[in-house]
Amino acid sequence: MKIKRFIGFILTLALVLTAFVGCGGEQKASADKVKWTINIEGIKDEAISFTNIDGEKVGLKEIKAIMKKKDGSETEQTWKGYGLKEVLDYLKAEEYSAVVVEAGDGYSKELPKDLVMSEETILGVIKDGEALEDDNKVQLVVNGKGSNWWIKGVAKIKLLK
Ligand SMILES: Nc1nc2c(c(=O)[nH]1)N[C@H]1C(S)=C(S)[C@@H](COP(=O)(O)O)O[C@H]1N2
Ligand SMILES: [Mo]
Repeated sequence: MKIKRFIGFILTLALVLTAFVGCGGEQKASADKVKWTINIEGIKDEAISFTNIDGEKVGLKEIKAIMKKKDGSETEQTWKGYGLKEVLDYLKAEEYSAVVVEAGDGYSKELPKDLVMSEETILGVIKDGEALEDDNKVQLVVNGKGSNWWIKGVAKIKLLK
């Protein structure tokens, strides 16, 4: 009887300890989970990965942005994201004349320096309070520009000399 109790006690202890260790591991994993990656070329010899975890260090900013549609109408959206210039500064980008922003589907646009420098050009992740999902987790938000500039699913940013 006593030995059975002892074995029971040891098993319970083992279970509780495993549960503790398991939970701790899971929490850490979810806090550090990579949800999206943007490859940045033209700063260092090798491409730099900029992820949502790096984004946390840059910090979200909120802007109201107007998108011009093809029919000439305009829509205002509230966006949260990472300032493009702030991201490039964070990565210590120095000399560049323009940047090419490219999506996962290959769609791309070359942004002249004034658009890159604008406080209202951001890598948007939350649109009108809703986090972006699936193939479009990061969208280029360029206040005042036509919808063709609003690149969905940003995957790569190339700095041009
Ligand atoms: N990745 C990606 N983003 C893109 C495009 C595209 O083909 N691929 N098309 C652009 C153009 S030309 C337009 S008009 C809008 C269309 O956005 P909508 O599908 O929400 O209407 O997305 C822009 N962003
Ligand atoms: Mo378009």
